[in-house]
Amino acid sequence: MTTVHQACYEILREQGLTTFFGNPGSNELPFLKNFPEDFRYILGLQEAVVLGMADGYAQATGRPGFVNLHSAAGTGNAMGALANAWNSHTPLVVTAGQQVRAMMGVEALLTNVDSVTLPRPLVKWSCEPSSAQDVPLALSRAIHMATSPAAGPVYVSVPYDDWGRQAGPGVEHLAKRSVQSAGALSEALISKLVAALEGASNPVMVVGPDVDASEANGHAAKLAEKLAMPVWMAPSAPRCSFPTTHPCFRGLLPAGIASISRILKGHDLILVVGAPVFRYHQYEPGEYLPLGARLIAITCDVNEATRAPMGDAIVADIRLALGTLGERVASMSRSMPAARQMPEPAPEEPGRLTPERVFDILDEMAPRDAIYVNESTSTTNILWQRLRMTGQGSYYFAAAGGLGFALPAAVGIQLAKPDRQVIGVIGDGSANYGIQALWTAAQYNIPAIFVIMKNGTYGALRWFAGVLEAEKVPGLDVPGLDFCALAQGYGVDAVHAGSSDELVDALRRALASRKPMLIEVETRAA
Ligand code: TZD
Ligand code: CA
Repeated sequence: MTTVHQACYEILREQGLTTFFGNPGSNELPFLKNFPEDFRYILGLQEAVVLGMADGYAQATGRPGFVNLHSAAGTGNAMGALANAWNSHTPLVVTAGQQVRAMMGVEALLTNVDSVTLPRPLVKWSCEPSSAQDVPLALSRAIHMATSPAAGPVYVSVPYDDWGRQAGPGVEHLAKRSVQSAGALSEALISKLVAALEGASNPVMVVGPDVDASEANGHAAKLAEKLAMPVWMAPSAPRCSFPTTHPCFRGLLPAGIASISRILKGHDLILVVGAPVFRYHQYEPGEYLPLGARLIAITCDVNEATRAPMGDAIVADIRLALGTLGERVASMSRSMPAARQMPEPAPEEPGRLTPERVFDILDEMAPRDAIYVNESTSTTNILWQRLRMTGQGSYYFAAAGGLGFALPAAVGIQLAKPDRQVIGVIGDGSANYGIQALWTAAQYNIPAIFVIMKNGTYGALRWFAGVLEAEKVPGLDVPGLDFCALAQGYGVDAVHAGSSDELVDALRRALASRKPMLIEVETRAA
């Protein structure tokens, strides 16, 4: 007889979901029992961290991540991280253990009451199979649902007595299924787009996270080169989708309506690819588009396409669309935009470093293909001005702005990419929302480097308080934190840097150690 347990592990094995990120409880033990040797279990000490690690891992591999949480409480702890995964189109299969079916009605301890509703609206699909025999089908559907465009998290709650039951007839078909989406542009659309791009006298491209997620950065660069058009990173960027050293690259767009229109003024065609239009943040009322500009967005997400307040949108496969357009447009004889100037090196200050200086040192010392995971909120613009990021998958940031992403995601990304150095640049505020991921890095020897920018305050909120003219706000400072002690407590080597020389020494040590390491850098508020 094939049990539900056997059938489900076979599905996970065949579909390549053999790395679990989890934190177990009694409801999950029957699922985890006799854990197969070809699977690995990455334990996170709190569910926000479990989901954040899986998010980073799934984004970096481009494959669905598998998460196992404990009932309602574990799911609740992971919800903030789920907001980021939802917004970054991360394919995640999130499972949770449910009470035994016989005791769900009386709401015995650890019953996940109304489990299907709990993770909404941050999942594409949510399910608690109505019988044990439906569990393998639900799991199979969850995997294909998570990976189909637009990718995203899904949720399956499984009563723990289901695992030992007999699977239904025909269950063996599920493991080898594939579901594919063919999202290529039609000939008619290609002709229209090519005509619009070639006919524009001053086009500009805005690239977003799904360009990087679909491994299309090279295609974007080719299209920009042929049309000799400037390229901006879409606001609130969760990934880097264009080489920042490329002559066409202009930088990161600000996240206000009026500012974007001001910057894009003069362009008659704005092509947005792989981004919402737009992920605004600070409220700056103004015109959505500069006068005379037409906007065309190509996105993989029908929600993004339909909620944009202006322009035309096309829902398509980003990589195919960019590749085709890059092939089909004629090369324009316009002169290329002038190359971006690298900023002046930052000056020194006694006792602490300017954020500029930290990024200059990182850029100088880190391997060229390093992966940066950023959650130093007040220094994000400085990072984009000073770090050279050129390859696919070089940058990650919380897509919903939910703090607690970077530290766990850095661990998950480093696990996915052992041949590239992952460097988390994390604020002294943000680091506290996912600090337990240090333990996982230590225990599984995942050699990410964590650079903690210690300015003693919620710097971004101080800036925002200025924007909103909110004076005398309490709770904006975070003094008295010792990240070296915290790191050592979780088993990670740590060192403090209060000068450029100390940071250079610390980084040299960290880069050579092949072990996780935390560097606490005393910084000046940006
Ligand atoms: N809680 C969560 C889960 N997400 C958030 N985004 C916030 C609170 C609010 N918040 C921000 O949006 S930025 C920020 C907070 C608290 C300050 C982060 O401080 P930091 O970085 O020390 O990490 P900076 O560079 O000092 O801003
Ligand atoms: Ca700070």
